[in-house]
Amino acid sequence: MAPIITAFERSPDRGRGLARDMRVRWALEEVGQPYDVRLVSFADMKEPAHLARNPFGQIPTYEEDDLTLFESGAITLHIAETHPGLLPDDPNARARAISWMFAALNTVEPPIFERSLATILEHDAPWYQQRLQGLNDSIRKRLTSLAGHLGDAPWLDGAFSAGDLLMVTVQRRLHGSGLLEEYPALAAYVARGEARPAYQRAFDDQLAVFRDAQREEG
Ligand code: GTB
Repeated sequence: MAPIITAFERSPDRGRGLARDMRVRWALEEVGQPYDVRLVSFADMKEPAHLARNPFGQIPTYEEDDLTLFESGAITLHIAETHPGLLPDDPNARARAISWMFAALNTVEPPIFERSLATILEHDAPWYQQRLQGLNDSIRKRLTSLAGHLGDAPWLDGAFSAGDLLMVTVQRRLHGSGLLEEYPALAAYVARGEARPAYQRAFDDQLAVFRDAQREEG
């Protein structure tokens, strides 16, 4: 049976591929694993059937035979561990690639995600500009370190890995902020990830979901 993932029935990002199913779709495309998608509404996500998949009532989830997983990082790691192509064979290189996966999710993504939330939820607050500057500085701190590590290399540690997949994904949320452009090597790194055929297929598939929903709405 092909694995089934869950994704937004109507993504609030209007097809920009910013929701966290995008990284799972991309990982599945990279390893050539066909999959099915169960689309869920915000209401569905809080129903018992979905809470059994993810106690926090969120997407994405992953079901395969008798295994159900949640957390996009854990799902990506599972895909990378059960298919060739996203983690090196050498044990030390593999452990380093997994470090980059955690770095993407635990060190780089938090201030970026926080900034996205602030731009939506705190936009009208009197202290918004100050808050935004603080968040931008936190992000710059991470991007400076990341750019310093990357240097002129195409990927973080040798060949493209699940570490790069997650690191590119989390930085995509900076599109339109102007921050990525301050780091040309990182802007090129993200563009390199987005140019991968597997990324393009994943992006097009999530965009098709948004377009179908729009058509239904008339
Ligand atoms: N740590 C979890 C993981 O990595 O899987 C976090 C999962 C998560 O945040 N899921 C979000 C969700 O289900 C969707 S991705 N939210 C619904 C809820 O909590 O009720 C976050 C997201 C949402 C919207 C946009 N957007 O519109 O641009 C982008 C990203």
